[in-house]
Amino acid sequence: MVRDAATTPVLPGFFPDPSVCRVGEDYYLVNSSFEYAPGIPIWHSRDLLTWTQLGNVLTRETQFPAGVSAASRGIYAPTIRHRDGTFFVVGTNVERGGEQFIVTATDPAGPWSDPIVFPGLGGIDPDLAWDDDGTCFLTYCALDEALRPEGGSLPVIAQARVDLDRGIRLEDPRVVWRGSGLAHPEGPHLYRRGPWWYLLTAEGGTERGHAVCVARSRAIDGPFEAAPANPVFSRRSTGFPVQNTGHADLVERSDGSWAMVYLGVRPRGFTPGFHVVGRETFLGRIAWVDDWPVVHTDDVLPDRADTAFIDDFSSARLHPRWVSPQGALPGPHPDGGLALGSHEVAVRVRDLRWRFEARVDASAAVSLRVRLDERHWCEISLGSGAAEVRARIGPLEASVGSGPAAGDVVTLVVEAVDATHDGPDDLRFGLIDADGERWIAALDGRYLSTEVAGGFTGRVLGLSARGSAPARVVSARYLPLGED
Ligand code: 6LW
Repeated sequence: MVRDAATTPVLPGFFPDPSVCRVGEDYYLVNSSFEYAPGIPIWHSRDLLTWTQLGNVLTRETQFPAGVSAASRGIYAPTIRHRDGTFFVVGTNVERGGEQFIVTATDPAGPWSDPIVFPGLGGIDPDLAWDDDGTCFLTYCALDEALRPEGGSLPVIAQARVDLDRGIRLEDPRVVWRGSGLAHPEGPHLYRRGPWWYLLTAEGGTERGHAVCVARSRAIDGPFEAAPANPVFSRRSTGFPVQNTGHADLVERSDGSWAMVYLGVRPRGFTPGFHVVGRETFLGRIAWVDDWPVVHTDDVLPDRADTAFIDDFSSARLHPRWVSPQGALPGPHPDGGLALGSHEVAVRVRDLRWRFEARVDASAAVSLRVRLDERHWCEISLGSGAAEVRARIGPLEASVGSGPAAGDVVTLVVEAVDATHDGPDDLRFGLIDADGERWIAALDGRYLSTEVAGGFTGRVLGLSARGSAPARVVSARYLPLGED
């Protein structure tokens, strides 16, 4: 089956707000990670199509303190750039009042430095660009009322010269762009191409109206003029299967052609359409017409992303796919596997149809949760010779089913399968024990969708101990079901 980049993500699953840079023939990409720690997944590719996760940028307490106040808080929209042998990631920790921070590394796999924080630049979505003299400009989406003296509800794109060595800003922020008129101008990135500086922005909000807009100037600090064709890319008001497309970043290949990474979602089910695996990373191609970028999405993907995995947790280092919404990852169990505590260790769902199995020690109470956020989840718990499926949807929590479970080691199973109602899918929960495999309960998948829960994240699969005693997961297995 031929897969085109317009309908198939290059990074399926909750990997939004992609930012990319190139060093020689190597590409590096980062995503937003919100409340999940370690924060900011970082990827490597040689062709922009197939990506391998190198690790996460924010792996230490000193970089991203554990414990975020609410879902979809934490780390927003990082930008990655490379200059003179150093990688820079600039991002926002909204948990700390929207502070812009920079971390650096010589090896993108880490370790990354502790953050330098730039006070007085309140907002989100920072970008770094250097002019011909080597002066660094931090351009961002300013949420500061003082920069909008005439009022108005929309943020503005602001900029300040910064000294990265001294960790200070060299001037008060200046407004450089107010967007093309759509809601929420944000996600700015600046690029030099020939005589022009291009300012790429996300507009319209990250939901169905999302779009990519462009402006250009002869100078890095403006004044900018809007592209006549704005928005230069959007799927709004179309029947296209990938929606919410926007928040993009451009990169020049070594052959001089340009590519674009952007986020999109795959809504399914009856109106308004439900997306459940979050905002995913897609790839586009840029043609330059009259010195303006034109987006094409007809690249052919060689293969679907390889999302299957089996993890027996035997290696000394936990695979970087594992994260925790509470910020604390478990360590190895003396009998093998992971020693689970009350904090979840979680992995992102990467496909529209999938199966996940967790082999657990039945001697301690343990649960496997499909989590959209703290208030929207469904889980199967095992304890005292029985399994129970419970769901929470907003303020309501209920038991959905239960049954006996026999044996010392039990495999908890959850699958996302075709919807029986009007939702995007059904989630069914069951187990494999000494008596074989059976299903216990199912839930309409729309209740664990972003359209119901709100926010910026997608489903993850979390494991945790259910009681005060530590629990043990022996192995975990994820596999896509069918073709997305
Ligand atoms: C991000 C903003 C956006 O900071 O969503 O899609 C916000 N665009 O630019 C959270 O990811």
